[in-house]
Amino acid sequence: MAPDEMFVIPTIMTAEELLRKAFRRASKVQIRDPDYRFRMQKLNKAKVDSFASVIDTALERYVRAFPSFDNLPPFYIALIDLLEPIDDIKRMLGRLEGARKQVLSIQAKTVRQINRTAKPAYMDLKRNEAFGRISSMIKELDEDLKHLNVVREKLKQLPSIPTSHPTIVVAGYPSVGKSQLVKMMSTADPKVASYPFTTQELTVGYFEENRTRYQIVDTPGLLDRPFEKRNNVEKQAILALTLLSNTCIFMVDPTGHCGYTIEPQLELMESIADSVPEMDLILVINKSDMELPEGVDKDSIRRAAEKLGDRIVRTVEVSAASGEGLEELREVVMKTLIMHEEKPWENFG
Ligand SMILES: Nc1nc2c(ncn2[C@@H]2O[C@H](COP(=O)(O)OP(=O)(O)O)[C@@H](O)[C@H]2O)c(=O)[nH]1
Ligand SMILES: [Mg+2]
Repeated sequence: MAPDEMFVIPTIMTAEELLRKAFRRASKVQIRDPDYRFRMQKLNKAKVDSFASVIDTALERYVRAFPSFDNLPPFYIALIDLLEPIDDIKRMLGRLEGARKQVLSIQAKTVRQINRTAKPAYMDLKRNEAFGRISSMIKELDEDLKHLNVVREKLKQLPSIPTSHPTIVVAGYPSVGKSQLVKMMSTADPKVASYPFTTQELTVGYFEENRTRYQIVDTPGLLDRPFEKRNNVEKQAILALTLLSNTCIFMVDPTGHCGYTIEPQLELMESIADSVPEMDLILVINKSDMELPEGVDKDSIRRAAEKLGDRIVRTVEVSAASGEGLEELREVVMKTLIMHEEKPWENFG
Protein backbone atom coordinates (compact mmCIF):
# COMPACT_ATOMS: atom_id res chain seq x y z
CA MET A 1 0.00 0.00 0.00
CA ALA A 2 1.40 3.39 -0.92
CA PRO A 3 1.84 5.61 2.10
CA ASP A 4 -0.62 8.47 2.33
CA GLU A 5 0.80 11.81 1.40
CA MET A 6 0.23 14.65 3.77
CA PHE A 7 1.55 17.42 1.58
CA VAL A 8 0.82 17.33 -2.12
CA ILE A 9 2.83 19.96 -3.93
CA PRO A 10 3.17 20.14 -7.72
CA THR A 11 6.54 19.75 -9.37
CA ILE A 12 8.27 23.09 -9.39
CA MET A 13 9.75 24.17 -12.72
CA THR A 14 13.24 25.59 -12.98
CA ALA A 15 13.61 29.16 -14.18
CA GLU A 16 14.56 27.91 -17.62
CA GLU A 17 11.54 25.62 -17.92
CA LEU A 18 9.21 28.30 -16.69
CA LEU A 19 10.55 30.90 -19.13
CA ARG A 20 10.48 28.47 -22.01
CA LYS A 21 6.83 27.80 -21.29
CA ALA A 22 6.06 31.52 -21.06
CA PHE A 23 7.84 32.30 -24.35
CA ARG A 24 6.13 29.41 -26.08
CA ARG A 25 2.74 30.62 -24.92
CA ALA A 26 3.46 34.20 -25.99
CA SER A 27 4.66 33.11 -29.42
CA LYS A 28 1.37 31.36 -30.10
CA VAL A 29 -0.74 34.45 -29.65
CA GLN A 30 -2.59 35.53 -32.80
CA ILE A 31 -4.68 38.62 -33.38
CA ARG A 32 -6.95 39.48 -36.29
CA ASP A 33 -7.48 43.13 -37.07
CA PRO A 34 -7.48 44.70 -40.54
CA ASP A 35 -5.83 47.82 -39.16
CA TYR A 36 -2.06 47.25 -38.91
CA ARG A 37 -1.46 49.59 -36.01
CA PHE A 38 -4.34 48.23 -33.93
CA ARG A 39 -3.29 44.72 -34.77
CA MET A 40 0.25 45.38 -33.56
CA GLN A 41 -1.02 47.04 -30.44
CA LYS A 42 -3.35 44.19 -29.56
CA LEU A 43 -0.75 41.60 -30.47
CA ASN A 44 1.97 43.08 -28.29
CA LYS A 45 -0.34 43.54 -25.34
CA ALA A 46 -1.66 40.00 -25.67
CA LYS A 47 1.88 38.60 -25.83
CA VAL A 48 2.89 40.47 -22.69
CA ASP A 49 -0.29 39.33 -20.96
CA SER A 50 0.13 35.68 -21.82
CA PHE A 51 3.84 35.71 -20.96
CA ALA A 52 3.18 37.28 -17.56
CA SER A 53 0.18 35.12 -16.89
CA VAL A 54 2.11 31.86 -17.31
CA ILE A 55 4.57 33.06 -14.70
CA ASP A 56 1.97 34.55 -12.40
CA THR A 57 -0.08 31.36 -12.42
CA ALA A 58 2.88 29.10 -11.78
CA LEU A 59 4.36 31.15 -8.95
CA GLU A 60 1.00 31.59 -7.28
CA ARG A 61 0.33 27.88 -7.51
CA TYR A 62 3.67 27.03 -5.91
CA VAL A 63 3.25 29.45 -3.05
CA ARG A 64 -0.26 28.23 -2.34
CA ALA A 65 0.67 24.57 -2.51
CA PHE A 66 2.96 24.83 0.48
CA PRO A 67 1.23 24.47 3.82
CA SER A 68 0.45 27.62 5.73
CA PHE A 69 2.97 27.11 8.47
CA ASP A 70 1.21 29.20 11.08
CA ASN A 71 -1.82 26.91 11.11
CA LEU A 72 -0.09 23.55 11.12
CA PRO A 73 -0.26 21.24 14.13
CA PRO A 74 2.93 21.43 16.22
CA PHE A 75 3.73 17.82 15.34
CA TYR A 76 4.11 18.74 11.69
CA ILE A 77 5.92 21.98 12.42
CA ALA A 78 8.52 20.01 14.35
CA LEU A 79 8.92 17.44 11.59
CA ILE A 80 9.15 19.95 8.76
CA ASP A 81 11.66 21.99 10.70
CA LEU A 82 13.82 18.89 10.96
CA LEU A 83 13.78 18.37 7.21
CA GLU A 84 14.27 22.02 6.28
CA PRO A 85 14.21 25.08 8.53
CA ILE A 86 10.74 26.56 8.20
CA ASP A 87 12.14 30.10 8.23
CA ASP A 88 14.17 29.26 5.12
CA ILE A 89 11.13 27.87 3.36
CA LYS A 90 9.15 30.97 4.27
CA ARG A 91 11.88 33.23 2.91
CA MET A 92 12.01 31.35 -0.38
CA LEU A 93 8.25 31.49 -0.76
CA GLY A 94 8.37 35.18 0.11
CA ARG A 95 10.79 35.82 -2.74
CA LEU A 96 8.53 33.92 -5.14
CA GLU A 97 5.58 36.01 -4.06
CA GLY A 98 7.62 39.21 -4.37
CA ALA A 99 8.71 38.30 -7.89
CA ARG A 100 5.16 37.46 -8.87
CA LYS A 101 3.93 40.89 -7.80
CA GLN A 102 6.73 42.55 -9.73
CA VAL A 103 5.83 40.57 -12.83
CA LEU A 104 2.27 41.85 -12.55
CA SER A 105 3.39 45.42 -12.19
CA ILE A 106 5.77 45.18 -15.16
CA GLN A 107 2.90 43.72 -17.17
CA ALA A 108 0.51 46.52 -16.23
CA LYS A 109 3.06 49.22 -16.93
CA THR A 110 4.03 47.75 -20.31
CA VAL A 111 0.41 47.45 -21.41
CA ARG A 112 -0.11 51.12 -20.57
CA GLN A 113 2.97 52.11 -22.57
CA ILE A 114 1.81 50.09 -25.57
CA ASN A 115 -1.63 51.67 -25.34
CA ARG A 116 -0.19 55.14 -25.40
CA THR A 117 1.92 54.84 -28.54
CA ALA A 118 1.03 54.66 -32.21
CA LYS A 119 4.44 53.36 -33.28
CA PRO A 120 4.66 49.60 -33.82
CA ALA A 121 8.44 49.70 -33.38
CA TYR A 122 8.03 51.24 -29.95
CA MET A 123 5.47 48.58 -29.04
CA ASP A 124 7.97 45.88 -29.98
CA LEU A 125 10.61 47.57 -27.94
CA LYS A 126 8.43 47.80 -24.83
CA ARG A 127 7.28 44.21 -25.16
CA ASN A 128 10.87 43.01 -25.47
CA GLU A 129 11.92 45.12 -22.52
CA ALA A 130 9.21 43.53 -20.40
CA PHE A 131 10.23 40.02 -21.49
CA GLY A 132 13.83 40.87 -20.66
CA ARG A 133 13.14 42.26 -17.22
CA ILE A 134 10.82 39.45 -16.26
CA SER A 135 13.29 36.87 -17.58
CA SER A 136 16.15 38.17 -15.51
CA MET A 137 13.96 38.28 -12.42
CA ILE A 138 12.92 34.69 -12.93
CA LYS A 139 16.51 33.62 -13.55
CA GLU A 140 17.41 35.12 -10.20
CA LEU A 141 14.75 32.90 -8.64
CA ASP A 142 16.30 29.79 -10.11
CA GLU A 143 18.09 28.72 -6.94
CA ASP A 144 14.93 29.16 -4.86
CA LEU A 145 12.85 27.24 -7.38
CA LYS A 146 15.29 24.35 -7.44
CA HIS A 147 15.58 24.31 -3.69
CA LEU A 148 11.83 24.37 -3.20
CA ASN A 149 11.59 21.38 -5.47
CA VAL A 150 13.95 19.54 -3.12
CA VAL A 151 11.86 20.66 -0.15
CA ARG A 152 8.79 19.37 -1.95
CA GLU A 153 10.37 15.92 -2.24
CA LYS A 154 11.18 15.97 1.46
CA LEU A 155 7.69 17.02 2.49
CA LYS A 156 6.24 14.22 0.41
CA GLN A 157 7.87 11.75 2.77
CA LEU A 158 6.01 13.04 5.79
CA PRO A 159 3.39 10.70 7.15
CA SER A 160 -0.25 11.56 7.13
CA ILE A 161 -1.29 11.04 10.73
CA PRO A 162 -4.41 12.75 12.03
CA THR A 163 -3.41 14.95 14.96
CA SER A 164 -6.85 15.44 16.46
CA HIS A 165 -7.44 11.97 17.91
CA PRO A 166 -6.22 10.67 21.26
CA THR A 167 -3.06 8.86 20.31
CA ILE A 168 -0.78 6.37 21.97
CA VAL A 169 2.70 5.43 20.81
CA VAL A 170 4.15 1.93 21.06
CA ALA A 171 7.80 1.37 22.00
CA GLY A 172 9.98 -1.58 22.84
CA TYR A 173 12.79 -3.73 21.47
CA PRO A 174 12.43 -5.34 18.04
CA SER A 175 10.34 -8.53 17.87
CA VAL A 176 8.69 -8.10 21.25
CA GLY A 177 5.29 -8.03 19.50
CA LYS A 178 4.57 -4.34 18.81
CA SER A 179 3.20 -4.85 15.30
CA GLN A 180 1.14 -7.77 16.47
CA LEU A 181 -0.33 -5.60 19.22
CA VAL A 182 -1.23 -2.75 16.87
CA LYS A 183 -2.89 -5.20 14.54
CA MET A 184 -4.87 -6.86 17.34
CA MET A 185 -5.97 -3.60 18.96
CA SER A 186 -7.03 -2.01 15.69
CA THR A 187 -10.54 -2.54 14.37
CA ALA A 188 -9.36 -2.06 10.79
CA ASP A 189 -6.12 -2.89 9.06
CA PRO A 190 -3.45 -0.53 10.35
CA LYS A 191 -2.35 2.13 7.89
CA VAL A 192 1.24 2.38 6.85
CA ALA A 193 2.96 5.74 6.70
CA SER A 194 6.53 6.69 5.99
CA TYR A 195 8.55 8.62 8.51
CA PRO A 196 11.70 10.07 6.99
CA PHE A 197 13.68 9.67 10.21
CA THR A 198 13.62 5.89 10.31
CA THR A 199 14.28 3.25 7.70
CA GLN A 200 11.04 1.52 8.58
CA GLU A 201 7.45 2.52 8.16
CA LEU A 202 5.10 3.72 10.86
CA THR A 203 1.95 1.72 11.37
CA VAL A 204 -1.11 3.48 12.61
CA GLY A 205 -4.02 1.47 13.95
CA TYR A 206 -7.19 2.74 15.53
CA PHE A 207 -10.25 1.74 17.48
CA GLU A 208 -13.43 3.60 18.36
CA GLU A 209 -15.17 3.94 21.69
CA ASN A 210 -17.98 6.35 22.53
CA ARG A 211 -17.56 8.00 19.16
CA THR A 212 -13.95 8.82 19.95
CA ARG A 213 -11.33 7.48 17.65
CA TYR A 214 -8.19 6.31 19.41
CA GLN A 215 -4.98 5.96 17.45
CA ILE A 216 -2.20 3.56 18.17
CA VAL A 217 1.11 4.26 16.46
CA ASP A 218 4.02 1.87 16.13
CA THR A 219 7.37 3.52 15.47
CA PRO A 220 9.83 0.83 14.46
CA GLY A 221 13.38 2.05 14.34
CA LEU A 222 12.88 4.94 16.74
CA LEU A 223 11.95 3.88 20.22
CA ASP A 224 13.66 0.51 20.09
CA ARG A 225 17.17 1.54 21.13
CA PRO A 226 18.48 3.64 24.01
CA PHE A 227 17.70 7.30 23.48
CA GLU A 228 21.26 8.37 24.38
CA LYS A 229 22.64 6.49 21.39
CA ARG A 230 20.51 8.42 18.95
CA ASN A 231 21.76 11.15 16.68
CA ASN A 232 20.25 14.58 16.95
CA VAL A 233 17.72 14.26 14.18
CA GLU A 234 16.47 10.96 15.58
CA LYS A 235 16.16 12.51 19.04
CA GLN A 236 14.13 15.37 17.62
CA ALA A 237 12.00 12.94 15.63
CA ILE A 238 11.27 11.04 18.84
CA LEU A 239 10.47 14.24 20.71
CA ALA A 240 8.12 15.22 17.89
CA LEU A 241 6.06 12.15 18.80
CA THR A 242 5.31 13.78 22.13
CA LEU A 243 3.43 16.44 20.18
CA LEU A 244 1.14 13.68 18.99
CA SER A 245 0.79 11.82 22.25
CA ASN A 246 1.70 11.97 25.89
CA THR A 247 1.51 8.28 26.61
CA CYS A 248 3.51 5.37 25.37
CA ILE A 249 2.94 1.66 25.61
CA PHE A 250 6.30 0.19 26.49
CA MET A 251 6.26 -3.47 25.55
CA VAL A 252 8.62 -6.10 26.86
CA ASP A 253 8.97 -9.76 25.96
CA PRO A 254 10.15 -11.57 29.06
CA THR A 255 10.41 -14.90 27.24
CA GLY A 256 13.55 -13.97 25.40
CA HIS A 257 12.07 -15.12 22.10
CA CYS A 258 12.61 -11.64 20.72
CA GLY A 259 16.36 -12.21 21.01
CA TYR A 260 16.91 -9.98 24.04
CA THR A 261 16.89 -10.77 27.72
CA ILE A 262 14.64 -8.75 29.98
CA GLU A 263 17.46 -6.59 31.45
CA PRO A 264 18.29 -4.45 28.41
CA GLN A 265 14.56 -4.12 27.75
CA LEU A 266 13.99 -2.66 31.20
CA GLU A 267 16.99 -0.38 30.72
CA LEU A 268 15.43 0.94 27.53
CA MET A 269 12.23 1.61 29.44
CA GLU A 270 14.17 3.64 32.02
CA SER A 271 16.04 5.46 29.31
CA ILE A 272 12.82 6.52 27.62
CA ALA A 273 11.26 7.52 30.93
CA ASP A 274 14.31 9.68 31.69
CA SER A 275 14.84 11.28 28.31
CA VAL A 276 11.27 11.81 27.23
CA PRO A 277 9.70 13.30 30.37
CA GLU A 278 6.63 14.44 28.41
CA MET A 279 5.58 10.84 27.92
CA ASP A 280 4.02 8.58 30.56
CA LEU A 281 4.41 4.85 30.13
CA ILE A 282 2.11 1.86 30.28
CA LEU A 283 4.25 -1.23 30.75
CA VAL A 284 2.93 -4.14 28.74
CA ILE A 285 4.37 -7.58 29.42
CA ASN A 286 3.71 -9.55 26.27
CA LYS A 287 3.66 -13.21 25.25
CA SER A 288 1.81 -14.35 28.38
CA ASP A 289 0.96 -17.51 26.45
CA MET A 290 4.59 -18.62 26.60
CA GLU A 291 6.85 -20.05 29.27
CA LEU A 292 9.33 -17.83 31.04
CA PRO A 293 12.98 -18.77 31.03
CA GLU A 294 14.62 -19.82 34.27
CA GLY A 295 15.39 -16.92 36.60
CA VAL A 296 12.84 -14.54 35.06
CA ASP A 297 9.62 -13.79 36.88
CA LYS A 298 6.93 -11.21 36.34
CA ASP A 299 7.05 -9.89 39.88
CA SER A 300 10.60 -8.70 39.45
CA ILE A 301 9.57 -6.94 36.23
CA ARG A 302 6.73 -5.24 38.09
CA ARG A 303 9.16 -4.19 40.81
CA ALA A 304 11.48 -2.68 38.19
CA ALA A 305 8.51 -0.69 36.96
CA GLU A 306 7.66 0.49 40.46
CA LYS A 307 11.13 2.00 40.72
CA LEU A 308 10.08 4.50 38.06
CA GLY A 309 7.28 5.76 40.29
CA ASP A 310 4.35 7.46 38.64
CA ARG A 311 6.03 7.53 35.24
CA ILE A 312 4.62 4.03 34.80
CA VAL A 313 0.89 4.52 35.04
CA ARG A 314 0.03 0.81 34.86
CA THR A 315 1.44 -2.61 34.14
CA VAL A 316 -0.64 -5.00 32.05
CA GLU A 317 0.10 -8.58 31.02
CA VAL A 318 -1.08 -9.60 27.58
CA SER A 319 -0.69 -12.03 24.77
CA ALA A 320 -0.79 -10.06 21.56
CA ALA A 321 -1.02 -13.39 19.76
CA SER A 322 -4.05 -14.84 21.56
CA GLY A 323 -5.66 -11.54 22.52
CA GLU A 324 -5.57 -12.30 26.23
CA GLY A 325 -5.39 -9.11 28.31
CA LEU A 326 -6.04 -6.82 25.37
CA GLU A 327 -9.49 -5.79 26.59
CA GLU A 328 -7.96 -4.63 29.88
CA LEU A 329 -5.17 -2.86 28.00
CA ARG A 330 -7.69 -1.04 25.84
CA GLU A 331 -9.48 0.22 28.96
CA VAL A 332 -6.19 1.33 30.50
CA VAL A 333 -5.17 3.14 27.31
CA MET A 334 -8.46 5.02 27.08
CA LYS A 335 -8.49 5.99 30.75
CA THR A 336 -4.89 7.10 30.71
CA LEU A 337 -5.33 9.26 27.63
CA ILE A 338 -8.54 10.84 28.86
CA MET A 339 -7.32 11.50 32.39
CA HIS A 340 -4.03 13.04 31.33
CA GLU A 341 -3.90 16.80 31.90
CA GLU A 342 -2.19 17.41 28.61
CA LYS A 343 -4.17 16.51 25.55
CA PRO A 344 -2.05 17.31 22.50
CA TRP A 345 -4.82 16.26 20.13
CA GLU A 346 -7.16 18.94 21.50
CA ASN A 347 -4.87 21.78 20.47
CA PHE A 348 -5.53 21.29 16.80
CA GLY A 349 -8.46 20.12 14.79
N1 LIG B 1 3.66 -16.61 21.29
C1 LIG B 1 3.53 -15.32 21.06
N2 LIG B 1 4.14 -14.77 20.01
C2 LIG B 1 3.98 -13.44 19.78
C3 LIG B 1 3.17 -12.64 20.62
N3 LIG B 1 3.23 -11.39 20.14
C4 LIG B 1 4.00 -11.40 19.05
N4 LIG B 1 4.47 -12.65 18.83
C5 LIG B 1 5.37 -13.06 17.77
O1 LIG B 1 6.61 -12.42 17.95
C6 LIG B 1 7.20 -12.10 16.70
C7 LIG B 1 7.53 -10.62 16.64
O2 LIG B 1 6.32 -9.88 16.67
P1 LIG B 1 6.21 -8.45 15.99
O3 LIG B 1 4.83 -7.99 16.26
O4 LIG B 1 6.65 -8.49 14.58
O5 LIG B 1 7.27 -7.66 16.85
P2 LIG B 1 7.80 -6.15 16.69
O6 LIG B 1 9.13 -6.23 16.02
O7 LIG B 1 7.94 -5.65 18.08
O8 LIG B 1 6.80 -5.41 15.88
C8 LIG B 1 6.21 -12.53 15.64
O9 LIG B 1 6.59 -13.77 15.15
C9 LIG B 1 4.90 -12.61 16.41
O10 LIG B 1 4.02 -13.55 15.84
C10 LIG B 1 2.53 -13.28 21.73
O11 LIG B 1 1.83 -12.66 22.52
N5 LIG B 1 2.75 -14.60 21.90
MG1 LIG C 1 7.11 -4.40 14.06
